[in-house]
Amino acid sequence: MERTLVLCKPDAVQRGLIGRIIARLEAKGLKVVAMKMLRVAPALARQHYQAHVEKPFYAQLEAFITSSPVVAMVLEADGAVEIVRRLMGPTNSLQAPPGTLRGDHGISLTMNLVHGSDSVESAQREISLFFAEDELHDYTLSTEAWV
Ligand code: IDP
Ligand code: MG
Repeated sequence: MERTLVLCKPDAVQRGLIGRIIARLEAKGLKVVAMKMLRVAPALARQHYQAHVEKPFYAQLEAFITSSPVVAMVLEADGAVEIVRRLMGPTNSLQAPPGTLRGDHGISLTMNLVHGSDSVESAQREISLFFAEDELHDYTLSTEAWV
């Protein structure tokens, strides 16, 4: 089953939007298989955002993602990566359509509330940065046959 990494970013924690984000993802039918709150250290930020380290906005991005705790989770579903990307909306919250998490709750490019892995390969890499193998839970939901 496909898995993806989701982060409720520091702005979501500070603004009290963790519950709404999780509720939306859960209601869609994604299964939570891991979850924790942590403060992202600069070294983890550089690993997680390795594709962006050389970009001009990286310093701003690192300052933001390390500024306050995040809530990290691993979600599971057939097509989990794409499902989460569609629910999040495009990177720039200002351009994200209504009905998406970013479109409904944000107006900022950097502070866009939520991270979701952009491919199955990225998801595997990112999940292993945030979670140990024994923090990922294999279990069955009684509702699975109905989703
Ligand atoms: P994504 O989160 O939609 O996958 P990425 O392009 O992977 O977007 O960028 C990672 C994060 O870096 C974004 O979510 C946003 O917080 C921040 N970011 C992206 N582009 C810019 C920019 O041009 N200026 C400032 N921050 C940016
Ligand atoms: Mg990305």
